[in-house]
Amino acid sequence: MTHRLENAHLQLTINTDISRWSLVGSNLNNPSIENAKVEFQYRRGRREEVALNDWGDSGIERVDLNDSPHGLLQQLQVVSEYRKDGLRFTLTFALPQDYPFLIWQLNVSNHGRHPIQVERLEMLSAGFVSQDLKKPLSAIHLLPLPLLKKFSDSPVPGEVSFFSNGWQSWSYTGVYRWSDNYRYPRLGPLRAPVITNPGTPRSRRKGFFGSDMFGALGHTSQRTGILAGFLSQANHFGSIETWIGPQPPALRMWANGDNARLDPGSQISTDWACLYFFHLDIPDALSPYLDAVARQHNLPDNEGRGLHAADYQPHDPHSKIANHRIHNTKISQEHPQIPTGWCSWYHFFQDISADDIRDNLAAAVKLQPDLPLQVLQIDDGYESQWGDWSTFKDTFPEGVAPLAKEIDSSGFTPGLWLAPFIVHPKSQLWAERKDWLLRGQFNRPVNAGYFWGAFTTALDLTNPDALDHTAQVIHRAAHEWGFPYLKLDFLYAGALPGRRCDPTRTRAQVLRNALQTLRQAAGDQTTLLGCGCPLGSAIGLVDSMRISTDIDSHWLPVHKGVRMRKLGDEGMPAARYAIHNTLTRAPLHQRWWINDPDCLLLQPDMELTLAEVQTLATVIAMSGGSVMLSDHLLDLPPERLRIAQSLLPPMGQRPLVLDWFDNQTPTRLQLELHGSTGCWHLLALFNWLDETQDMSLWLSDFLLDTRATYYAHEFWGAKSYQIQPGSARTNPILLREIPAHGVALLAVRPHQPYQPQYLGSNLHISQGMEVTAWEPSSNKVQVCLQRPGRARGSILLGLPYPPKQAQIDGKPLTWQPDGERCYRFEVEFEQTAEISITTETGK
Ligand code: 9PG
Repeated sequence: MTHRLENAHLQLTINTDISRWSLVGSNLNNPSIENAKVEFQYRRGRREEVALNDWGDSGIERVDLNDSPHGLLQQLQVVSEYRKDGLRFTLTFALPQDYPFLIWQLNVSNHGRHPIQVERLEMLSAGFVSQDLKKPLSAIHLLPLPLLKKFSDSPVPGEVSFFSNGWQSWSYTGVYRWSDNYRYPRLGPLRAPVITNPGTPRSRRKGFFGSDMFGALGHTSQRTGILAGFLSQANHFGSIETWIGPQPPALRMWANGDNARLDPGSQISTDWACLYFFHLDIPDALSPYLDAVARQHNLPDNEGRGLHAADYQPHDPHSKIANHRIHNTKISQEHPQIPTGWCSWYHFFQDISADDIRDNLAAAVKLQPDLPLQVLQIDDGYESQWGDWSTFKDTFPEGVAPLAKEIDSSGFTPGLWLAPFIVHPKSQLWAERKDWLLRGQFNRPVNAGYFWGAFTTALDLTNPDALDHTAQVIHRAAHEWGFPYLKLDFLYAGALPGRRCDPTRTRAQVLRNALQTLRQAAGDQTTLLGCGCPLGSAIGLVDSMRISTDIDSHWLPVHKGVRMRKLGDEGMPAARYAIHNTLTRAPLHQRWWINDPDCLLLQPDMELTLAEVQTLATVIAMSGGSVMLSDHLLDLPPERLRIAQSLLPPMGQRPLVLDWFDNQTPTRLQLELHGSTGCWHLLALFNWLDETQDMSLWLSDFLLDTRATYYAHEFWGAKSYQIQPGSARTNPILLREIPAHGVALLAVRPHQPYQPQYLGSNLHISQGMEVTAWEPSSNKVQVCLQRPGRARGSILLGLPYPPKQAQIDGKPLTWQPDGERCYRFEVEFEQTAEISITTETGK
């Protein structure tokens, strides 16, 4: 028997005779999935079992649902039994009326007399070669069906790529081609527990790739894609596996059961799986999925709202975040504010003292008028050991509570780093609370990774006392010591595999529950930053999330002076890798949380070149995420401080990553901005080569109307370009000598030669948000500018006739011609400026 569900986008067919499901798009150009398999893998004692591959005499029911987070759902439910062990399966397929995806979920209840251990709930498997030739063939067709008939379905090697999402904040995320090596930590037990999910396979075989929570397959010449992912990670961690190569691809996705026990009378459900077809050239192609995940967590649909001129208020040095919106405005509210601040880690590392914090606080106070930061965050190094969060190193003789007071009374939001789930072998906690530790093989505490010369371990968060302890740690920091901003790190440790007090819980349930407990302990008014965290577990529970590995003063990983090219992995601290993930995970920003791209490093005497620093600044700014500094503030020379200044306030908005599927590290970012001067485009083009190159910027590679004339101004080099209509397609803008790892950052505006126009500046990286009023008339222009503190720089105006006279706050202002009908005005002002320019008049 076949049963159908259909909406405007998709048609699902369930075939109970062969126990398979198929999905085609209503548009003939879509990919399709043929005869996908579902399977339940478990153990009873030593016996390994596979069930649900035969739906036999299942019942099928049509049950529609009105009030899902995704609106009206048409649902088909397959109810099937596995008599041998008394298991009952309910497989629910749903097509929302308003969204282009299929979601489906599996529920298993144990009606037998024995507990079972759940290994894997496979939601989809198609395209893998079956040993059993009697089984119907399953397939993933990236080629649209009409083409399939014409050509063979076999892609040329290299035509199918896979976008893989890494396990936690630091794990590599990006596109793989067939010929690529799957990135895995090469230092085995030192790194693997940190960077990878043990449920997601890491095959060394060519063409096999894995992904956590979601992944996307795409045909690079047909431009078709398939997204597969889970809408939450509340019950199970989801894994995706694919094979790509010279034959049609294969795809598998499952919920990891973690061998959690399912007792008689109990049941479990998977998180919803989600799948849809898309066109690779649709900007923001992951949005149907990413937004659905946000809805599933009751987060508002966020349009990637960014900075508007009205937000651009000069900073009041006495207002802390507490009086500011970030603090009263949690991410679940309408306008989350983007954190800015200073973090102690990347200058001091663990070698830090209370006086170092005070010095930088004093520096931040001094700089505040010019560099209005919000948070002053104490990172790792104050506590006596990981695990001992209420005793302190000698360098913090009075602990951190007095510092919170000082930071607070200086007008900043006190921030503190904590790693509540990880335990150091030398900690008192390890010695005294052995029963709280998560146990693995031979009853030894599990390995949570090797850091600073020791193998660490983790707490068993199903032990009520251990969990309660972590809640106390957070409560104390937030409410007794006075830190309304907490960076919670090494959170993956809570989800390591091991034997727990409660063996019925999956790792995903344990971590989600523990994070909920921490959120409760912190209260709604505390800003939480997740770090080292499996992404799906923290959605809706943290305000911001690190989405990259640590920044570093080196481009590629260096450990104790030794370059780690061979031994390193992409989760190691390195500027290149931090930037990479900030780009590949940019679409999560303002959907699941505020992205934290890690700190902007600026000091001139590090290994990063100026071009690399400009790239880092561009990526952080255009990501729309938090803007944190971490250098010794007193040491920063003015020209480096100016870079930081130009990033404040943060733009906030989510950029489009245009080549997310076509380049391993994306090279093209686009932001659509609007303010007093109208609408403009901010485009970034990166040079990831290790050498200087001339680069061509084709407007047709960005989302711009190529029939218009444009004016473009490059931020870092202050160079201007004019683009004639049509030339955007035929002649690119030639950007000469972009240094190795450098960037061109262009504000692009439609050119209106007969009207006064604001064309750019070096005051703010947006090149326009600094303008609060713009009033052009026939022979006069009035401009109001607003910048924190003392601002010095230039603005570039297009004027139909040359200026006759110009004033800034009533005083004379000088200008220089800069290209045809363009003039550069050097400005210097405190906080705000009113500029008025009279021009010659035309006859
Ligand atoms: C404090 C630091 C900082 C930093 C965090 C985290 O893979 N690793 O070896 C690895 C080590 C440290 C690390 C991340 C990865 O840093 O991201 O910002 O807070 O802890 O110890």
